[in-house]
Amino acid sequence: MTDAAAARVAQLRAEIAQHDYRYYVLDDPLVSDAEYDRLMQELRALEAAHPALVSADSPTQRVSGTPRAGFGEVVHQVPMLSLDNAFSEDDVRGFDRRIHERLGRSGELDYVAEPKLDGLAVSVIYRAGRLERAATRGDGITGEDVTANVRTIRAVPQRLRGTSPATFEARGEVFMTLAGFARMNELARARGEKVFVNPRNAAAGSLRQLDARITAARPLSAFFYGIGVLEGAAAPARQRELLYLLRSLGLPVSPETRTVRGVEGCLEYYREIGARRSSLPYQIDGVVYKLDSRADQDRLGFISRAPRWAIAHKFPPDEAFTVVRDIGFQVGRTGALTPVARLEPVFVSGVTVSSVTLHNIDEVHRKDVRVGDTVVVRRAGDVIPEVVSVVLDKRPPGTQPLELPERCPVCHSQVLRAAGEAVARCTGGFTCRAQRQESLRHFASRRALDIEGLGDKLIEQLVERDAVRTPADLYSLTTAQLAELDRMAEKSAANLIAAIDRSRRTTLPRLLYGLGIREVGEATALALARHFGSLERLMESDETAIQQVPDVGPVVAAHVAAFFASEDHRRVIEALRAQGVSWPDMPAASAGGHSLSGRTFVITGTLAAMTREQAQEALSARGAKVAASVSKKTSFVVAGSEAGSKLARARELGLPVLDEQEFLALLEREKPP
Ligand code: JCF
Repeated sequence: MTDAAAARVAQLRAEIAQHDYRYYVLDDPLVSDAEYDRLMQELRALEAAHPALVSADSPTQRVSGTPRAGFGEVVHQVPMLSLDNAFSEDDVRGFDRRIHERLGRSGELDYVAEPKLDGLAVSVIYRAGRLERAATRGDGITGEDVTANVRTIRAVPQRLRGTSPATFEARGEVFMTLAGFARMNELARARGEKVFVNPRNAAAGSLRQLDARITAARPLSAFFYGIGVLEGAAAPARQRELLYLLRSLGLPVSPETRTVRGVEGCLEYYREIGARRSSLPYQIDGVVYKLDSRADQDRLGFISRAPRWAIAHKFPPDEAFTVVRDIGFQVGRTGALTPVARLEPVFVSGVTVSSVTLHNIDEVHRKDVRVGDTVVVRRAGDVIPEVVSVVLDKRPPGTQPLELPERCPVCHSQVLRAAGEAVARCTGGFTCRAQRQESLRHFASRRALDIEGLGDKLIEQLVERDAVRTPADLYSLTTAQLAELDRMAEKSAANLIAAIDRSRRTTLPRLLYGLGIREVGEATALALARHFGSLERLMESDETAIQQVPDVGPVVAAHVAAFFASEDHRRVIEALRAQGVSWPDMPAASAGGHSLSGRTFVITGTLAAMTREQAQEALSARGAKVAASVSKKTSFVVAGSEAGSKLARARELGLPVLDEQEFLALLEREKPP
C-alpha cells in the first residue's frame, strides 16, 4: 500500500459523497453521470489493487456481496408513528380545532406542510456520523432490518456531514421517481420480466429484496422528515428547525416543505400542491401538516400510533384497481376500430370510470389487457382515464389475448389494417352505420356546420331509421319526422329544424372540416380554403397542386384528392348545394389583415421564438382574439413547452392544439399585407 494510493482513495470517497449530496440534497449536481461513473471506476480499481484500503463505508461497498436468508428484526427505540388521514377540508378544520382545544390556545398556529410521498417509511440510524442500521416501519414497534438494501440508495449518505450527534436516527420515505419507475419497467418488459403496477409497489418491492444487488440496480430515492433517537445534541425546538438539521447533516428533505400559518395556510398549500400534483417528478397521495412547535407536539402526544399533532390530508386517488368486464370495438368516422374496455365501475380522481379507450390493438397487446384482468386505471388531473397496467398476479385462468376482428362489429364489412399502421379500419365506408353516424355527428358539430341540438341520441335514431344517410339528407327532414323520435316534442323538433336551416349559410373552412376528410382538421381546412378560395378550385386540383398548400404533406394531399375523386362524395356535395347549403368563396390572398377574425386563441406554456405578448400582438394583427382560459368557444390552443392544465383541458374538449412550429406556420400563412 502506498500513501499516495490511500490519499487518492480518501479524496475519491470525499468527492463521490459530495456529488451524492449535490445531487440528492441540493438538487444541483456538479458533474455528469459519466464523470461520476469515472470516479467510481477509479475508486474500484484502487481498492482492488489495495484491498487493505477497502472500508465498510466506501461508496463501492454500498452493495454487499451475498443474498441473505431473511430480514432480521429491529425494535424501534422510539416508536415509528403513522398518520391519521383527513379526506376533506372539514376534517382538517376539525384537526386544527382539536389542537386549539387541547392546548387551550387561540389564534393561528404555525404548521409545517409537505407533500406526502407514496413510498415506504424507513428509519436510518447514524452512530458517530456513520450509517449503522436501517429498518422499515413494520408495525411501528418492530420493523425489518434493511441496512444492506438502504446502503445501496445513493440519496442516503453513508456518513453525515459536519459535526454529527453521537446517535442520530432519521426517519423518512424511500420512493421511486416516476421517471425511474418508467425506466425500470421498460427494462423489465424488454427482458420479459415482471413489471410493477405503480412506483409505490416498485419501491417497496425493491427495498425488501433479500439480495441487495437487486436493490442497488433500482432507482430508489429518499426524503427525510423526522427524527427518532437523538443523543449528543440539542433537540430542535421546531419542526422547521428539525428539517433544517436533517438537511445540514446531508440528508435530503423535500424542497416543497413550507411553514404555513393557521388552518387556512394549510388548505392553501393543499390546493397549490394539488394543482401541481401531476407535474411533480414523483407520486404523492396527499400533503402532511405538522404542528411547528415541538414542545406543543409533546404536550399533545399520540393515540394508537398516530400523533395528534400531525395529519395526512389525502388527495382523491388518481389510480384504482378494477376488473375488465369486456372489450369491444368502436367504429369511428373514418372506420377506425378502437378497442374500448368496459370496466367494473371505479371511483378515480373524483369521477366514476366505467369504460376506457385502449387506443389501438397494438396498445392492447403491448399492455396485454384481457377480459377478466384486474387493471390499474389512472386519471391524472383532467385527462381522460387510461389503463396503466395489468396486475398479472390476479389474472384468472383461461384468459385469451385480444384479437382484431376480421369483420366490422357494426356492418360486417371486412376489416383491413394497412401495412405499418397501428389503426385497423372497417372497409364499409358509408354503408357502415357506425361510420355514417360518426360522420353526421362530425358534420353537425360546433366547429363544423354547428347544428345546435342535433345530439348523439338523435343522430343514432335518424341513422337507425334510415331517415338520414348523408349530411345532405339532414336538410330535407321535416318537423313531423323529427317529432316522432324519442325525447322529441313538437317544439324541440321545430327548434332543430330552425337550427338546421341556419346552418345552410356556412363558410368554406367549416364545410371542408365538416366533410370529415381524413387528416383534415380545422387548421388544414382553413389552409385549404385560403389557398384555393373555392370548393370548385380545390376539387379540380390534383395531389401535386394540393401539396402546394402550406403545411400540407403528401399523405394529407392524397387523402384530400381521394376524397373528392369519389363519386359518392361528389354527389353529397351536389346534394348539399341543391338543398340550399352555401359557402361564399374566400379571397385566396389574405385580405386586410383580418384573416383570423372570429377565431379565439389560448396560449399556454412557453414559446421559444417569442414572448407571449408578441404572440398576442401577432394574433391581434390578424384579427384573432386571445383568451386566458380554455372553453368550448376556443378555436385553437397554442401549446408551448411545459404546457399544463390548459393543454389537458383542450385535449379533453377535443380542441385543435397547435405546437409552436404549427403556430408559427399559421402566423406566416395568415400574414397581414
Ligand atoms: O411522505 C410521507 N409519506 C410521510 C409519512 C411524511 C411524513 O412527514 C410523515 C409520515 C409518516 C409519519 N410523518 C409521520 C410522523
